[in-house]
Amino acid sequence: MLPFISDRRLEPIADKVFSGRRLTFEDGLVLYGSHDLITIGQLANHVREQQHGNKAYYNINRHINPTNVCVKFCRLCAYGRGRNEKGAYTMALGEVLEYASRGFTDDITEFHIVGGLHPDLPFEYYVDIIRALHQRFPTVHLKAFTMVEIDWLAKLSGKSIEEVIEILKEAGVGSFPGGGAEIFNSRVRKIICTTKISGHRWLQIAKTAHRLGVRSNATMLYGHVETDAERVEHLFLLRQAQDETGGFMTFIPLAFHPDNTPLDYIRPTTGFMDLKNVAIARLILDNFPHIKSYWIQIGPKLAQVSLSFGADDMDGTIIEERITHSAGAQTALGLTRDTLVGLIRQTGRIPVERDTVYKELRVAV
Ligand code: V47
Repeated sequence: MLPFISDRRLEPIADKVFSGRRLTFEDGLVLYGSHDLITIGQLANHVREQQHGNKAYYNINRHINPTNVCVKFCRLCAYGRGRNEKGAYTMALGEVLEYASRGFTDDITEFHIVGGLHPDLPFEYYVDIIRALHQRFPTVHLKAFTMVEIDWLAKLSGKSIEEVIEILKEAGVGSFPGGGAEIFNSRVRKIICTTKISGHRWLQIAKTAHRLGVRSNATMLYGHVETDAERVEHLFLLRQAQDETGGFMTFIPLAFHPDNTPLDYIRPTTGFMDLKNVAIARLILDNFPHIKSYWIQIGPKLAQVSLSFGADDMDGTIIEERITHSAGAQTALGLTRDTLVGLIRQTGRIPVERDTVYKELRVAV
């Protein structure tokens, strides 16, 4: 038991956490409504340490964004461009390979590949990118295309979701990243991403991928127009999907960055809100093996603290991030392995380098 809980409403939740019982929707609302961040953090840390002891994971990865041209114009996004808009770019296959090769070392174990929904590129463009990267860099895991892109590829090609996933898998995709989930609730989607696939469709595609043997991640974009109940609903839908398939590896809370978006009147998230979202995710998502704190969005300093508030993973070196930096992120574009290891070590955790599917590669002692 915890010696001191300042918000008494958290006591029954603490009992459940210590006895391994599932939290209810109502518990989620109580957690979001509470200002007792220390108690929430301690509970999340308890779960985190039960699962992972003192380990904190990271990987050596590179982000590749082949195009920022997108037909969707989501209001949450500062990255997408119309095809003739200033700043629009699309990499040819050779450019993708050249970009991937820049500064490449054998240490890189993952390419994280996502981009816009381009109106003119054919399905083959995406498959060719995967096939060529897989051929050129056979040791690198390709974590490529969100559920939103998979849906787009199915529409483009006239193929089913299953067929698209099988073709991508055969070409070399290893897993799917967790982006595009935003907040599943349709009220919120109507405001922040009107034309994007529904939350239901996102979950359906993720579950299809899992059933076909491709694991994925999941995200939640918080800090815009969503309510506490809509966040809890999002987490519960993910927990339910995970009960069905077990295919999610990690959950990443994403802090909304408003700059250069049509939602720029919204204030950026606070450190308090960032830590609370990490901790509550750890408590509700009892069937997710990992919770990642995305240092690009919450900054390396808060990411360090989050390792004691429920997170067990700090994402990776990234090398060059574009999406959140278009929306005003002030963090570095990437970090070296030494810096990541140093950040983790300072928190008293053991830095563990992993591959995309959490095979341990190197334990720093
Ligand atoms: O899909 C877009 C979000 C996501 C903004 O799977 C924004 O391992 C904040 O999904 N402010 C991309 N966020 C990032 C992502 C991700 C990151 C790290 C690891 C993994 C993983 C996935 O970023 C997008 C969207 O949900 N996003 N615009 C913005 N203005």
